[in-house]
Amino acid sequence: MTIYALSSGPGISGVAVIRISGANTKNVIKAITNGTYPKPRVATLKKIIHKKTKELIDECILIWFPGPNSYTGEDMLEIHAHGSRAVIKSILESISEIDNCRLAEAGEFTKIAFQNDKINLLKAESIGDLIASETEIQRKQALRIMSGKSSEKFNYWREALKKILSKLEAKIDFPDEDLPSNILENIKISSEKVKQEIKTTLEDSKVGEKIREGFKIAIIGPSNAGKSSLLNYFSKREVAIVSEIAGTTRDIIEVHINMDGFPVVMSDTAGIRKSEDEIEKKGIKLALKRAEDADLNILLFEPKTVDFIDFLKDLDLKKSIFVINKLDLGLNKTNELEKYNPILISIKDETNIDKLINQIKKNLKNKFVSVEDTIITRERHRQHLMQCVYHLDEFIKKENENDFDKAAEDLRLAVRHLGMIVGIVDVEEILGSIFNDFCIGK
Ligand SMILES: Nc1nc2c(ncn2[C@@H]2O[C@H](COP(=O)(O)OP(=O)(O)OP(=O)(O)O)[C@@H](O)[C@H]2O)c(=O)[nH]1
Ligand SMILES: [Mg+2]
Repeated sequence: MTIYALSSGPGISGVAVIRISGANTKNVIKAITNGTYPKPRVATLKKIIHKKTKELIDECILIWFPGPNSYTGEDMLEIHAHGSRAVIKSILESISEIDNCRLAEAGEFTKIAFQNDKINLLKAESIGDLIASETEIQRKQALRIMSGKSSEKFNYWREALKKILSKLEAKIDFPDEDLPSNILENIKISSEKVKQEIKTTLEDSKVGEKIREGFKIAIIGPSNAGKSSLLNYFSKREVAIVSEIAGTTRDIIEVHINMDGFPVVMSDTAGIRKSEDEIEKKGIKLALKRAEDADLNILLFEPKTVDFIDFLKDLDLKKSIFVINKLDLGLNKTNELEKYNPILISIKDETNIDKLINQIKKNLKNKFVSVEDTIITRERHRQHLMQCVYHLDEFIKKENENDFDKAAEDLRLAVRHLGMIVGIVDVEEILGSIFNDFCIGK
């Protein structure tokens, strides 16, 4: 089957790129041009004609990548057309009428590249991350993984364990053979070493995932403190309704913010107070859950907030910044909150917001210190590494020579989990979940 799709973004643009990949790509070239093939990998100006009506659609640049030297490994063509809706529609319609051609599914070009061994699974994922990146730190991380930094590490551990496995298998296959006496001792030492390295890697405070998904900040506080006003301030638009009526926000409102290059997902939540209203109660429950899941909480109060002790006991204060808003209204000198050393701000007058931003940035920088060393960027990698450690533990536990067969199986499973991260071994079942997140045309 030959697939095609608009690979540049939808809508009007100066240039739009349509990609075609598959055995029928040559027929596509024949059907929509004058029939001569452009020189491989040389941008060539050509008239594109409608397959059926033979009418001129547009003058385009064509780049022809005969397989296997293409992104997917198959024959591929790129058509750089003028980015008008009518031109794109007409070209896609023309291609759809050619035998065995169909629209590509999301991520299908990259999936084929992976299936044809052009890239490994980590590279495929990082291409998706690069396309989705919104901040510098995300772009750099995606490029680092694309360049193979983490694949090298996973493969290195995998090779080390395979070596151990081969020694163990030799011992199982030839039990009477005299292998060096210290061989079992060495096996233990080297498997322990790999296990320790993986465990250290797992203790990364999930920086890679945080960079990919965004650092989660929740604005939590009593009703009417100005939580929604703060979210609107940070997002520079009216995303949440602000009103003097207490209990305005019920649902969680989430905004993606680029804070000095750091990706942040900021949530506004329902004001926490005693309420009889069922919907508001649900909102408050969601707010507390969000506070629990967040990397950082901004606890926002106003000068007249008095009843807050109850509410603090549900929160992790170690990951919280205390803030008192509405400084313009004056601060009650005996405010109990003072002992938490709050930052005093006024969103209305924009007073001291820079102090709050600095405090948030300090927190972000602390969390992202080890950016260059992270190799885990998804929960998927983490789960396989944890499974690998589990099986290595099981392996190391087995001291008895009679357990050799079982020990070898533990080791095989540990190797298998490392392989699954990079996409060695049967990975059909995980392919879908990865490539479905891609956009069509990639
Ligand atoms: N004087 C003064 N009023 C403010 C300030 N910030 C917000 N307000 C006002 O306080 C009221 C409540 O603001 P919201 O942002 O809706 O408060 P909230 O915490 O989201 O409230 P709920 O969603 O009901 O929990 C509105 O009338 C705002 O205009 C400020 O710095 N000074
Ligand atoms: Mg609100």
